[in-house]
Amino acid sequence: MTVLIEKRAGYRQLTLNRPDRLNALTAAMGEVLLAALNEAEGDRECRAILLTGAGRGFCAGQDLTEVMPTEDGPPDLKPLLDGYNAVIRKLRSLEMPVVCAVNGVAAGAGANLALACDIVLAARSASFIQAFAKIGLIPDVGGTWFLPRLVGTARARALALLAEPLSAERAEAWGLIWQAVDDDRLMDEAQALTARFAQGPTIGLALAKRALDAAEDNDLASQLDLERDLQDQAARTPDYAEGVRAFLEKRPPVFTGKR
Ligand code: LHQ
Repeated sequence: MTVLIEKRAGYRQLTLNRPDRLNALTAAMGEVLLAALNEAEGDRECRAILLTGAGRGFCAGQDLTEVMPTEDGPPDLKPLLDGYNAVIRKLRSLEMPVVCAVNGVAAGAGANLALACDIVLAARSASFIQAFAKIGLIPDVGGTWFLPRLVGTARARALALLAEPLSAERAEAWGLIWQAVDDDRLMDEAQALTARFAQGPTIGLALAKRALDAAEDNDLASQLDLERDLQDQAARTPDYAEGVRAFLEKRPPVFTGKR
């Protein structure tokens, strides 16, 4: 299995699983990952996702042995990228939080796969490399969209054009990721965070995710309208009623994530 799928209490852990290739992506693996996300989306018991990698790397990007130019000419990358792009769109549209535990190097498309997740934790020894320029390519799988929004244009340009590794700690300092975590604590922390989301007000969290994504392109007036409409939706969920009741009764809320 190129992607291990583990059902946990309220969430699914998806583990990229080609450790001898640092979990480099193949077209088939992209399809398996998309299917796993679709399946999680269809499971009412699943309220969060944790994405990580097996072995010492998170993901070394595209498996370069699959896209070798031949004597007949260059490979057709478009179908391959359409497949990966579907994964990125799904990660952003999933109506639940997606946590990414970057357990080791995240290079090329692997780095940008991580950046498409909602909360990125990384092992202190991990690094992020926009490796594309080293082989004459451009950042893909959302990289040119995520990078400037997360770290600003100057840093995005340097990351893309220099293709140098960025340490997890620097990635945190720059706001590229949420947190760098001691290596031996990474999976415990990531699982605890995902389990916390799995007990969260799922619809409210999904609406917050949608509002923040829309803000990337909206002007203030449109965003205020959107916030009003999504807040109205959030306030109609049982979790809102429970949240307010629990506050007034001075007890922790018990959210169901139901509509
Ligand atoms: C690999 C890979 C790999 C195959 C390590 N492929 N085997 C592009 C084209 C088409 C459409 C879709 O989009 C893309 C986007 C992209 O992702 S382009 C960028 C592709 N990725 C890279 O250029 C990164 C290539 N890898 C590296 O630079 C290094 O492996 C890093 C810096 C990630 C890790 O270095 P090390 O820790 O020194 O590990 P290593 O290089 O020894 O790798 C371990 C093994 O994994 C090794 O195989 P071996 O048989 O010698 O043990 C590598 O050949 C293999 N591997 N990345 N992308």
